[in-house]
Amino acid sequence: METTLIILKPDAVQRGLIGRIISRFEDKGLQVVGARLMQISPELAGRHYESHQGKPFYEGLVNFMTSSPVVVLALRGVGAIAICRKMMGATFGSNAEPGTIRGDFGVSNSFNLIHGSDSPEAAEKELGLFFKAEDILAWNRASEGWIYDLSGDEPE
Ligand code: IDP
Ligand code: MG
Repeated sequence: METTLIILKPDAVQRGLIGRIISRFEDKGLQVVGARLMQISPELAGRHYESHQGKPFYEGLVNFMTSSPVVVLALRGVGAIAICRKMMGATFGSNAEPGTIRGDFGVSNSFNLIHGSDSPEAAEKELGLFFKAEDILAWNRASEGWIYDLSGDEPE
């Protein structure tokens, strides 16, 4: 089981897409184990996007991410990190595939609706930036045994 950090960016919140985007993840079978509406500070945006510092789009990215509230989610599932990245689609809305979140809901290359951790290391770091440990809840989902085959050692 993996937990990944998803951010519904300011454009997704302003455009009233919170429910539709979260529904896609719920429909897929990912479990919401953390959720929070918040305003990102420039300092937090800087820590989150540390690896992009110095790139030409960095300043605009920080301005965008701090311009209006975001919804931050912790999503859990087998292979959750890769599954969420696939569901998000390519970085630029202009070439993200139809059927993906970025492909279906946007055209912009910078206002691209959603962030998702891209590796287990990134997920651990990013979950730590946006959630206190006690705000990620390992709750028992009644439907779990129909979402995964639980008859073996690992959910399948
Ligand atoms: P990702 O969000 O698909 O992981 P990254 O390359 O990690 O893409 O870039 C982080 C974010 O920075 C993107 O989601 C997008 O908002 C922004 N970004 C990346 N490249 C560009 C660019 O060339 N122009 C404008 N914004 C960009
Ligand atoms: Mg990235």
